[in-house]
Amino acid sequence: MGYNLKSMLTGTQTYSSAELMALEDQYGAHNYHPLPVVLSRGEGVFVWDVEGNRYYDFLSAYSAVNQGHCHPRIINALTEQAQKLTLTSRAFYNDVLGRYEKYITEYFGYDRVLPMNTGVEGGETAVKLCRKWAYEVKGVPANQAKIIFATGNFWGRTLAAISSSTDPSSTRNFGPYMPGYVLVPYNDLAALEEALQDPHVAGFMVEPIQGEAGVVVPDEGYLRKAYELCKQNNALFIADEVQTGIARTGELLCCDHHGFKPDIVILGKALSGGVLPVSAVLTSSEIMLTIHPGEHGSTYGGNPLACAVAMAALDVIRDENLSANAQRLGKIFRQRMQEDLVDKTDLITLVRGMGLLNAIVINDSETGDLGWQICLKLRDNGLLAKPTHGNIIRFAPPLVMTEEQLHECCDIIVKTVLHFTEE
Ligand code: IF1
Repeated sequence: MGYNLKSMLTGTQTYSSAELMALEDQYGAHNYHPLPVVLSRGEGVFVWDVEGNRYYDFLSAYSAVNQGHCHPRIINALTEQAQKLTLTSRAFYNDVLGRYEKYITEYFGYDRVLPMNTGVEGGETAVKLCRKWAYEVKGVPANQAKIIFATGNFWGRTLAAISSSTDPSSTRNFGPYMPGYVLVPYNDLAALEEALQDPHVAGFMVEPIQGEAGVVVPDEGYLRKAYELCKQNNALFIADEVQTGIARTGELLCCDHHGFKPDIVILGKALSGGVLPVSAVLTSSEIMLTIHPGEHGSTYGGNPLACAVAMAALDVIRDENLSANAQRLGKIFRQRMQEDLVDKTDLITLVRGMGLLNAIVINDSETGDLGWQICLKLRDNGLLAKPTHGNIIRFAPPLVMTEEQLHECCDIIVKTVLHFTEE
């Protein structure tokens, strides 16, 4: 490639995409296989690569950028707070956390919040709260608490999270695994009801739509009935809304489509509009106060910068009516995909999703690379997306997209996919 890595690292020259990918290849862990595009700027629904090419972002950093890249109100909140106080740790109080806790609990309608940083820390917090509640409120014997998860789940990369995974790429050679987990098939009420008969079950943790599994939407009524079964069996319903929450599916929480309030809600990603890691667990006082001082936390959990950013990020969701926009544009997207692809070619077998969390299923094996090839071609045509598995492509643009932009993106997707049907 006619460059010298060492001279690059000391020089002031600008780097090409190829040079930057080479740096990651030589100096970084190989724990990802990114699409070969190197981004250097983001604004709203657009991102630009190092060479200045513009793309529609149809992944939104896996639903972390619901408000659009670098939203001015969120960036202003970040820069304003960053000039004052960024981190105190929880060893002391600060003048932002209490205001944030009042704001977010009223915003979602819960008694209390435990602030953390990443989505998986939110999941770990929820699991610890559920176990604590089981021992100290439900009366499950010590170390006997069980938590039910659904096959196909994804809630992060920690050992506690992968211990519930049924995906070999998440679990292989990372054992031994966390005990006290029970797995039931997703969208299977009979299996859940059966598992809930065990008096040691503390709760059921589930994604309202399984994102990583390929935007798997359960049957109408599944989530509400699952919640009712948990209540009938004195078990907690824990909604992992890290990916589905914060307006992504057309309601503030995906569970809002189904008319019930989960006992525990986990939020992450768009809680900060993609600006810095912020997660949160919301629940009742009865459940939250089972954790006592010194029993859980994190250095950065609830830091002033995160709290200021999260309040601005949630203001934007409300003030720009992003749930309604996601609902409306999502219907248009699925209709376009149905009419222009599913009904027109055998290559695409279905489109599914809610709001602006959607996916198309390609008539190819899970181990095939057609999804990857289509995403490479989408990139060349100015739109970025990535397969969740070989044959499923997730489409999740920022919720600030206009109808005109959505149609332009649908045109790009249709043109690109049909390119693969030409003889
Ligand atoms: C990566 C996947 C999606 C999540 C749900 C908790 C978490 C996630 C429902 C943990 C995180 C991210 C992780 C990210 C890619 C992305 C992802 F492909 F990994 F599986 F969205 F589907 N619950 N999902 O989706 O949140 O700790 O990451 O903040 O590259 O690992 P986190």
